[in-house]
Amino acid sequence: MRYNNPVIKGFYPDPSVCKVDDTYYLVCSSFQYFPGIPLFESKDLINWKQIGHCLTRPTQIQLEQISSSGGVFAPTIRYDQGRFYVTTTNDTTRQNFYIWTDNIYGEWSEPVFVDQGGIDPDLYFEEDRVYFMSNGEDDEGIPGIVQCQIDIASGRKLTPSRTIWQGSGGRYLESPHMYKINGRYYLLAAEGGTEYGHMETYARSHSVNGPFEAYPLNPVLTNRNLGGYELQGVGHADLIEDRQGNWWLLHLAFRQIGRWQTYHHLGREVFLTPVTFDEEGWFTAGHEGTTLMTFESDRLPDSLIQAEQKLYTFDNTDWNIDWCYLRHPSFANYTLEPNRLLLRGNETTLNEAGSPTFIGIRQKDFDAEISCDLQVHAGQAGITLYMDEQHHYDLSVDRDDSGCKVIQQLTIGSIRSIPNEAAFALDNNQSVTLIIRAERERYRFFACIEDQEIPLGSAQTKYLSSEVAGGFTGVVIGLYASGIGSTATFSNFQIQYI
Ligand code: 6LW
Repeated sequence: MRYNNPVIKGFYPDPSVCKVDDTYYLVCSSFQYFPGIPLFESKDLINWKQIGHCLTRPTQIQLEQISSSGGVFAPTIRYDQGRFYVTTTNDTTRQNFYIWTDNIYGEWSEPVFVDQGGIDPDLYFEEDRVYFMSNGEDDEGIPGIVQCQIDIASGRKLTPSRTIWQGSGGRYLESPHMYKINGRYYLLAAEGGTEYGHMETYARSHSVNGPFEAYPLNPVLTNRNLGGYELQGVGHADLIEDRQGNWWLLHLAFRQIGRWQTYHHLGREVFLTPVTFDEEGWFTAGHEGTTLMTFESDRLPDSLIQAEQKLYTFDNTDWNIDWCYLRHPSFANYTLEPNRLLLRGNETTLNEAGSPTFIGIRQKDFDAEISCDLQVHAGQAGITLYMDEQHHYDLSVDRDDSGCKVIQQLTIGSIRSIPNEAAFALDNNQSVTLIIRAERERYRFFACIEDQEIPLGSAQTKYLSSEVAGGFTGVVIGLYASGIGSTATFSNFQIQYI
C-alpha cells in the first residue's frame, strides 16, 4: 500500500502520539491560537480526524498579550492506568505543566505545574514511578535532556533535575521522548533547530536514568543533506508501535514552495516515516535516513484507503474543532450558525498582537480556491491570509457613507501595499463574493458582484513564509471584522483544494 505525506496537512507542528487499544491519539502545538493543542484520532496512522482540543478554557492557559509564536509550545500525549496526560510549555511564562482527562472526548483538567525549566516536556510512566523530561539545564547547570521524578497527583518534584543525555552535538537539543523497548530504554531527541538543519537523534540505555549510548549513525532521520528536495525541516519525532508490531516515527517537516525555493508558508506539518529495528536493537528510519513525500509499505493493508478532504465549508466543518481564534476572543462579537457567520468588529486590528474579531481555519495545501459571500452592514470585514500581525494579506469590503469598496491590502513587515480597490454601489442587503485563488507561489484576489468578476491583484506566498515572517506557525485563512461598529455576515464559505 502506498501512502502520501503529510498525513496531517497544514500548520499542526510538534506532533506527539500514543496508542490506546486500537486507536491512536495525536496532539500538536498551537502558540497564540485558541482553543489550544489540537487533538486528533486515527485507526491506522494514515487517516486522522480532529476530535477537539486539550486547552478549551482561559483558566487552563492565558494567551492575552502573548506574542505571535509565543504561548503553547510542543506537547506530549501519554496514557497511563486509564488516564490521558498532555504536558506542554507556556513559553511566554516559561512554565511547564500537564493536564489530564479520563475521557478523551471530554474536557481536560486544570494545569498541574512542574518546577523544571526548559521546553518540550515529556512524561514516562513505569510501574508507580513517573519521569518528567525537558530540555535545558539540570540543577547543576549542566545542559542537555533533563529528567526528574514527579508525583503525578500534584506535579511535585520527587528528585533533583539531572541531565541524562547531551545529544549528538547538534544545536537546540529538544523534543525528548523516552520509551522502553525489549528491556532497553530509548531516548529520542531533535537537534539542529526546527528549520533546514533539523534532525532526529537517539540513544539507549539499560537504565531510565542512563548512561545513554548514542546510536552510532545519528542522525537517524533528517533531510538536511537533500539539497533541492522540497521536503525539509524533518525532526521533532515521536516513536509509535502499531497494532501489527511495526514501528513508525510521526514527526514534523515542511514543504517548500519549490524544489529550489526555500520558503514555506503552510507551516510545519505531520509526517509518517517507517522504522525498522535490527537484530542488535538499533533502529533506522525512512529511506536511508530521510523521509519522503510518499512511501510504499507492505506493512499497511492494500485495502487501506488514504482519504483526503478537499472541500471545507461552514456546513461540513465544526466551529469548535476546525476553527480557531487569535488569543481569547470576545464571543459576544461572534454569531456562529450552521451555515452563516455574523461578526462584530472590536478596537483591535489585524496589525496588533491582540484578539481582533477573527475566526480562522488552517490553510492545508498550496492550490485552492477560497470564496465566500460577504454582506458588510457597516465598517470593514473580509478574508485574511494570516501568518502574524505583521504578515497578512487582506481582501475586504469597506462600507462608509460614500458607499462600498473592495480592497486588497498587503502587510509585509513594515511595508503596507498601496491598496488595490474597486468601488461598488451596494445596498445594505447586497453581498459581494470574495475570491482568493491560491497557488504554490502566489495568491490572486478577486471580487465578484452580479456575475462580474473583478481582479484585485496578486501577491507572492513567500512573503507570508516562515523564512520571512519568522516564528513557528503557518498561514491561517481568517474571516474578520475590523473596528468598533463594523458588522458583517459571511455565507457560502468554501475552500476547494485542487
Ligand atoms: C518546539 C521546539 C522547537 O517546542 O520549536 O525549534 C518549538 N524547536 O521543539 C515550537 O515549535
